[in-house]
Amino acid sequence: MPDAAPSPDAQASIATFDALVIGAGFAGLYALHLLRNQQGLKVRVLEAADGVGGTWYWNRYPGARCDSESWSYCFQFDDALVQEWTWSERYPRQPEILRYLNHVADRYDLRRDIAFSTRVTGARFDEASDRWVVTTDRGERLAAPFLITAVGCLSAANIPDIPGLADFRGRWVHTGEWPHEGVDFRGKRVGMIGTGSTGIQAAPVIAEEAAQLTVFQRTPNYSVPAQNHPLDDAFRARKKAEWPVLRRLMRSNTNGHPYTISERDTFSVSEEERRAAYAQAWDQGGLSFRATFRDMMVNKAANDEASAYIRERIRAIVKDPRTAELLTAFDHPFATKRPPIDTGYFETFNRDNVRLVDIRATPIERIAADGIVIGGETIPLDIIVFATGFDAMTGPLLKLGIAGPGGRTLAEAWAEGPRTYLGLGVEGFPNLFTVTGPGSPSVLTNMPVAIEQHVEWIASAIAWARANRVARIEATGEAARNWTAHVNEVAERTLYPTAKSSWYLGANIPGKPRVFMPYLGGLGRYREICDEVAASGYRGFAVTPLRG
Ligand code: N01
Repeated sequence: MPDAAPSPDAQASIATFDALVIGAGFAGLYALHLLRNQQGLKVRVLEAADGVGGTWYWNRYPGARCDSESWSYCFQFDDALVQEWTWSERYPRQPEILRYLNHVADRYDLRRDIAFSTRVTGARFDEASDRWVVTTDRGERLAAPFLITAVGCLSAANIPDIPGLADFRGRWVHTGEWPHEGVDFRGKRVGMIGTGSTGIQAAPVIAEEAAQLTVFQRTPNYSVPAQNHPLDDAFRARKKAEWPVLRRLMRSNTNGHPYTISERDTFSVSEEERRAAYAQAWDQGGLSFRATFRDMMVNKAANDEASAYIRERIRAIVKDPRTAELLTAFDHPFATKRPPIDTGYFETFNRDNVRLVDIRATPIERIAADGIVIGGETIPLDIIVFATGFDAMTGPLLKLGIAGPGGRTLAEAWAEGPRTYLGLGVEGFPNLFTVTGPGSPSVLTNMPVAIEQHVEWIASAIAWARANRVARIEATGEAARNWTAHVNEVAERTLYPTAKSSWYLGANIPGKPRVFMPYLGGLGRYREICDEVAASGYRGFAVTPLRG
């Protein structure tokens, strides 16, 4: 697309590009690679951090590792990259993934087009020039016809508004904004709020170092052992040899993970067989426990069987019956909230220096100078760890200050919840593409696989728009309404929406509209739908030709 002349309100200092990308995690790095290295476009990536990595840059809390298997949690677009990288463990720790992403940045010479330590403060669509004008906290203005958000689904930290936090004389940290120098827990009394995937990873590691760990649990969480272990050369060589088959599987199945969901229903087998299947999945470890029977997420009775099995296994680990009871008083079907996998989480509660506090029965009253006050008692603390999650999916997008034609903000457009077409485009926001936006499979998948699919689709759409002299490409209201209705319908056929406190529904953030955000139709099917849309000349998108 030819570089349009700046509109009258534009200042001389505006820097112009073919595309702007926000974020330098998996998504932003790949977008830069495709658009610049393959299409030859002039691209700038804007990144708030001083390095690449996204989630893996920020989440440096103790015990942080990936819940997808290392050799599958990677870019798949280049066989050479797959073959040359060596993963050390079944589930990689955060530093290893960050090293990998730095390697990718160097291998494809990406850094020179990334502006680090640069936070986007606003993005406004300039109607006169059909370009996005992005402002940053460095006072810069950058313009490009296409704006791609690659900000991740889980990057806006949720720090609950608990009265008295400002009075706390100790130190507090959120797991998603962990200090680079680490936190010294030695000899400290630590309180950790939150028992999601993060808290469940962090607690065992903190407990080993701290004098005391108090875990404040609001909702008991299921967890299955990760059964993590180092990988040996023979295993790695096998996976690399099998890569073409594994890659096809991950690109075409429901969740982008390298396993298939069983074709058996829970009650099609005897109780003995069922228990044997659960036991095998437990011993094997990892997220694939969900795949033991195909009806687990649609049939409550089937899910109850799996839940009962997990409860039984946890109770066999935790020695104190009262603590075991609190840890297993589940209020939602298994996996309807993102199920964690753990390394010694439940065993941690057998330690003398660990205490579980039920803040559902007795909520936190306030934070005092010297600890957390609950039921009139102050639990003395030196450090508070907020493992309280994120304003998921919409939070990172709404923070960008995006305003479309007429100045209508994304926050206004989504006042009643996000509405997108395919999780990729938003009505009223031309030339804006959202990688793994609400309405896409994203967080229900092995993320790099979903990210690659989105970035490839977006890069093709941009190439098509440029080739066809398109000034604006924008999701139509009808397409966005229909897609959002479809996302809801599919969710309603499952047990997922029954987890009322899930971040999938936005329920963890006070006042956030309750809308089931990720698309449950499966990544393989979703890929087909996206490909059909592209093949049809972008059905569901309104297209405005370039002037002149
Ligand atoms: O956050 P969460 P997370 N008072 O929202 C509690 C991904 N991830 O950071 O359930 C008291 O799951 C909240 O309680 P409740 C993964 O997709 C991936 O753990 O709302 N408690 C819950 O216990 C995951 O799902 C990996 O009642 C409050 C916890 O805090 C997502 O990130 C590793 C509270 C938050 O759990 C988010 O996980 C880790 C309050 N006001 C995470 N507010 C890997 O695969 C919240 N809580 C690498």
